Amino acid sequence: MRASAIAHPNIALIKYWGKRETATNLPAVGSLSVTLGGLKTETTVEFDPDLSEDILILNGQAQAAEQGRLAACLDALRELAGERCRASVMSRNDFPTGAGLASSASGYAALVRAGAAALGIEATEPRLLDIARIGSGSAPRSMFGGFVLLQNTDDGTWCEQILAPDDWPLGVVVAVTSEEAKHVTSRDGMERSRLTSPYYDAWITTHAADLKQALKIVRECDFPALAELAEHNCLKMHSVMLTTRPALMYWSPTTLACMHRVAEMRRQGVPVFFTVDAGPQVKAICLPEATEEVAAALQDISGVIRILAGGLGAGARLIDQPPVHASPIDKARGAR
Ligand code: 2P0
Repeated sequence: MRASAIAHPNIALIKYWGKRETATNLPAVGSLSVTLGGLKTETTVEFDPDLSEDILILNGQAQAAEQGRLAACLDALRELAGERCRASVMSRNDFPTGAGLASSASGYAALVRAGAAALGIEATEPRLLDIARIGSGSAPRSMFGGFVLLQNTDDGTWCEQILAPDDWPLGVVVAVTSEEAKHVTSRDGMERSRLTSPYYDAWITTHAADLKQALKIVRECDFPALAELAEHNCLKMHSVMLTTRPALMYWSPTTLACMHRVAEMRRQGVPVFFTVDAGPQVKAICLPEATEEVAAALQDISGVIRILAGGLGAGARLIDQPPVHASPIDKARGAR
C-alpha cells in the first residue's frame, strides 16, 4: 500500500480568487492554467496499519498545521477505497514552499495520485479531482499537463486539459524575489477579499468573459492576445487584493521592477508577458525562443534571488522509485 508520484505546480493565466463554498473548497470562479515542467514535487504515500494518525513530512519537517487538509484528503481516498489505515506522506519540493509558487497545488496533486495508486484506485476515477480540490483549490489543475481549464459546474467543478504541452510550447521564467513563506495564506486572503474588497463583486461578474475569451485565444495559439488578457486578469485580481482590508500586498519592490521590465521587453517586440500570484515571485511566460533573453533580463534586476526556467510540463504521474527520503515510517514516527 505504497506508491510515489511526481506533480508540477501550475500558474493560472486566468486566476482563481474567492470561494463559493468554503466547506468543500468550491471556487467562486473558473480558471485556466499552465503546468510548469521546470519545478516539481515528489511524494510517497504509504498506508500503514501501525500508524494511529496521518503524518506529513514536507522537505524533512513534520507539518502539524497541515493536518486538517491532509486528513480530509486522505479520508476521502480511504472512503473511496473502503480502507481504514492511516498514512504517512513524505514529500519534497525542489522550489520555495508556500511562497506563491503553487506548492500546495503540486503537493496535493502528487499526494492524490500516489495515495490513489497505493489504495488501488484507478487514475481515471473522476472523484480524484474533487479530492485534490479539498487539499488545494488549484490542485486539480496540476493533475493535468499543458493548458488546463478548471470550471464551475452546477454542483461542483470540472477540470480538463485544453492543449497538451507540445500543442503550444511556451517558456516559463520564474524570478524568485523572496524565499520566505507568505504572511497571509491564499485561503485566508480570499475570504478576507470576499468580505471586504469593494472590487470583489466586479471581479466575480467580469470573470466569465475573461475565461471564455482566454479559451478561444488558447485554442488559436494567439500569443499577443493571451499576453494582453492574462496581464489584465492578473492585475484585476491584485486590485481586489490591494483593496482588501487589511490590504493583501503580495508584491515587493523587486516584483514591480520585474513586471516593468517584462512590459518594456514586450514593447520592444519580445514575446513575453508577466503574471503574479499570491506572493512576490514574477512568472514571465514567453515563446520558447525568447526564454534565454527573458531569463537574462530578469536575472539582472536587483533583488532577484534566482531564476527558475522551464517549459510546460505533464500532469501528475506515478514514479517507480520513491524519492530519496529516509525510511518514511521511521521518520514519521520520530516526528510525532
Ligand atoms: C490561482 N491562486 O488561480 C490563484 C491565483 C493564488 C492566486 O489558486 O484555498 O492555494 O487551497 O483553494 O489553491 C492559490 O490558491 O488555495 C491560488 P485554496 P490555493 O492560481
